[in-house]
Amino acid sequence: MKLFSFWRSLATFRVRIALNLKGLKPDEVIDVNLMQGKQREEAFAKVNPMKALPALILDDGTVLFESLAILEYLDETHPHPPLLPKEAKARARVRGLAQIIACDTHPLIVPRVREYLAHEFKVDEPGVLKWGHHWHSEALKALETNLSTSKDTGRFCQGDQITIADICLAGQAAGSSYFKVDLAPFPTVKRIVDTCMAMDEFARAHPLKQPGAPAAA
Ligand SMILES: N[C@@H](CCC(=O)N[C@@H](CS)C(=O)NCC(=O)O)C(=O)O
Repeated sequence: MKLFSFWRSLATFRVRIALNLKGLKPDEVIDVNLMQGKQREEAFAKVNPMKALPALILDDGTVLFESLAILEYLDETHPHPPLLPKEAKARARVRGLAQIIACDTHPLIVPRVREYLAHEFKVDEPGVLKWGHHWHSEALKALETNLSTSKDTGRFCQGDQITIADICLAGQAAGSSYFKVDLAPFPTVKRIVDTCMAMDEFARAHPLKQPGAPAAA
């Protein structure tokens, strides 16, 4: 397996956590520097025409893209420990929580969107930061409300089993510091994230633990 990665990529953080939880290690990790725009160069655009990380190349050459699709592939091919609950309603809730982050929020704050705001609409740096802060906070409000009021919330988002929702939540929290969002008003989110980040599989996948990362972001 080859993982196309960049230290700061939150979507790749999700895949790194899942690989760690499944006890898998890519044979090669290929750095695609998002800050230098390497994702738009031909070499990577051929791998993932969406020009976005992560991408995972399997041993038979199959290219997997989109972090949630990769998480479910890893779960289907390496079922232990499971990353989705068995019961249909619980699976729907877990996928819903994950999608609030991965589908409704994260796509609004990725480099290509921030750069488009800056270059096409001349939004200045504080304006772009405000944009990111806004969408990031909106998601956290929705997540906190759901997690703090649902009887299904336990040690983790869904009971006491780690799921793709926790993986996405860890990424959301890691992105919070970038957009200067304080997690204190979201105590249930913070509790679950702290529980996750105390685990080695999450901790060593963290963006700041990757090669090339600064001491603090
Ligand atoms: N929905 C995609 C998101 C992919 C994505 O946008 N990844 C970011 C890094 S976290 C990226 O590579 N962005 C490149 C860009 O925006 O130019 C997934 O979950 O994999």
